[in-house]
Amino acid sequence: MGRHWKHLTGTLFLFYLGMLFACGDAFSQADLPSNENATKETASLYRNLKKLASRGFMFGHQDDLAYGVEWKYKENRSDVKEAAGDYPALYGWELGGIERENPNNLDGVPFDKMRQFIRQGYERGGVISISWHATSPFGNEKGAWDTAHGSVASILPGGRNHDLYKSWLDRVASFLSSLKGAKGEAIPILFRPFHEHSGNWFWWGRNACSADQYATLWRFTVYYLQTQKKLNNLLFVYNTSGDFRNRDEFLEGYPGDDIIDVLSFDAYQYNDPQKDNGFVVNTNKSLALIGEIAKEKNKLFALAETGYEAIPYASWWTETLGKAIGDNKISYVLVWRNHGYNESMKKMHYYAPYKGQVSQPDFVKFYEQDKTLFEKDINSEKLYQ
Ligand code: BMA
Repeated sequence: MGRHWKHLTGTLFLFYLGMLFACGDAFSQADLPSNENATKETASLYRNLKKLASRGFMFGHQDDLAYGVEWKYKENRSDVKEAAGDYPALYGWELGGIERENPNNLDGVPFDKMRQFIRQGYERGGVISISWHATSPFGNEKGAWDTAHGSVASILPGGRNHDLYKSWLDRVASFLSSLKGAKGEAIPILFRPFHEHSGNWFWWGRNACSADQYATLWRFTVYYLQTQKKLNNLLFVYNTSGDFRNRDEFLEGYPGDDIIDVLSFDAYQYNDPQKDNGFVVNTNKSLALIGEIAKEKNKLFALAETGYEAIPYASWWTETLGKAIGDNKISYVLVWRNHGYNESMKKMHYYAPYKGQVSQPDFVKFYEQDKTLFEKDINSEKLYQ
């Protein structure tokens, strides 16, 4: 090879190297969470979740370690573990009541215990997601389920309940900052406040405030937690109910790419799936839609809450939920809590199977699928490194 050629290949090689670095840089930039001051573990979690989505989706369960259909506060118990032989990959917890300084959340879970459960899940390599059914600032017995107009406006800067709202955020921040791993590091949290806002049942819902007020509520909340309270362990989850029909409806009230990390919605099965496949069709379509938006915005996306109460259909996991998710590269799906028999509702209220439950064998099949990720699957992924 002549000198000239050597020179050229050398230049090409350098150019190639340069491109590699430039692209590498572009990729890593794109995989940073919205908060540029996110802790190391939080930034790692975000980056790793981005990768994980091509492998499969994490299975999550609300209040999993706290109680099950027939038990409460028993060390290491989990209905999911007893049904599938493995813990969930994702644990959902709920802060409703913390704003009022209640020692227990709205479903009776003591915050002190919740802190320990969160740590246990995290130490096992699991991911933690937290929702917040805050009581209406108008303060009545309806709790979060108050649709009186004006409650959001009243807590925004300049509103008459703004100071009250800041005191709530102080309590939320104090709990979130108390979540620490073994080395004293802040446990990363997927925080999902003001969920299902496109529905009309919560005080932050569609008819109780304008889209602008909703976005302002979000922006103030993120600013206060991040800038005032210096919480850098949060990834923020935007969440609507499942009833949006198009992109504009899904994004109505969206507070901005600069503060949101995950796009999601909640959708439950109500009708008998053997007679009505509406849940499969609609959930699949809606996931595809938010998946496109997430791709454009370079965010994660998820089915943040779902379930079929008391799971009366034995093949619900593989025949319904699995098909509803289909090929959508979601990060996770979470099923709601296993309360057991609900006195006030006079019925069973649970969403994950327990050992012996009619859908348990199908849940095991679902567990065994490559794309469903439980604790053993994600443990090797070292999501926080
Ligand atoms: C609902 C029900 C309620 C519960 C609320 C908040 O879907 O499970 O019993 O209080 O979620 O966790």
